[in-house]
Amino acid sequence: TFAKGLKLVNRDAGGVDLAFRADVLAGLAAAQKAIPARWFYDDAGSQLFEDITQLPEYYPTRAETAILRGRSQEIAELIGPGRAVVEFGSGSSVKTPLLLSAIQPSAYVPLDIAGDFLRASSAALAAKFPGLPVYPVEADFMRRVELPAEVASLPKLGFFPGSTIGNMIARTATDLLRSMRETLGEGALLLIGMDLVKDEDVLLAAYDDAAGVTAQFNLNLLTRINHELGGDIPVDAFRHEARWNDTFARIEMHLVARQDLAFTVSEQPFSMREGESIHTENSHKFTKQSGQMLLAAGGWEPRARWTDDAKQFSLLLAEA
Ligand code: AVI
Repeated sequence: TFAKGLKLVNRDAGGVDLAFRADVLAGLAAAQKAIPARWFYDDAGSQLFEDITQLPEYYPTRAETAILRGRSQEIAELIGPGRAVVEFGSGSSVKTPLLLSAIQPSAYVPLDIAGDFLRASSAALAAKFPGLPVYPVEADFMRRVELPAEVASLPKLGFFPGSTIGNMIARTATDLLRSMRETLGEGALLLIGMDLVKDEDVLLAAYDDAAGVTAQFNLNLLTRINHELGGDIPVDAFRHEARWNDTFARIEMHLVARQDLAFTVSEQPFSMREGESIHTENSHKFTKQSGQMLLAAGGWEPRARWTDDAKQFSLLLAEA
């Protein structure tokens, strides 16, 4: 079964995503220009991210997949059958089927803000699991989401792989974990990926790959702003940069101006100096303790934790 999906994104009469415009205009007006990383994921950005997951330098996807593959039996025993799996994000073509075939769920509900990508990946998933009801919901999962009535009575398993939680600062991550709890309800479990602190060179290479795919992914944000918010940003006048921030244990991505420049977005004027940057992403890296503390702060009790053999990545199961 494949329901057509609910649409919960707020747009103006011209089809502009109001939250996107508000974030971009406020972010470009700040002293350190910054745009939240979640806006990377239009259809082109979602595809570029899929390409990143295949890169030799980008270990997180392979490491997390290895955990799901190698520990599927233990994971399934702790979760049990019959839950509605609510995935925060469209779902990966590899990890989601691994989880779904391990645990015998009763329904699958992917939540994503990128509607076309969501519908395409949901259709592919539904074809792979013919007996499984799939209910995609186009929504911003940073807020509490009303789940389809069809899954109201089922116990839920939240699935948030990929260490996307690491893309948020602690306060936002805590808020998200709390709203996930509200979305999923009483008795819910959460299976969540968290990338681990490791050698700086390995991290920098993962976020600045030799083929330049991560650079394209970062720069695509400017292209998206130009298309969707009526901008005239000279994309070629920016370069991609990945930095390790040791204070916050995170990789940062920036778009650095190659020269002094001026541009407009939604008729608002902005200017930048050569070397000035737009901070576009944080990717926090966790230790065993910092990951478990974050879960606890978000209202989730850690129940189990797995890592890959090289201890590059962790997968945690927590209970509401
Ligand atoms: C989705 N997220 C967990 C990725 C990460 O590793 O922080 C996004 C990404 N950014 C650059 N490469 C991948």
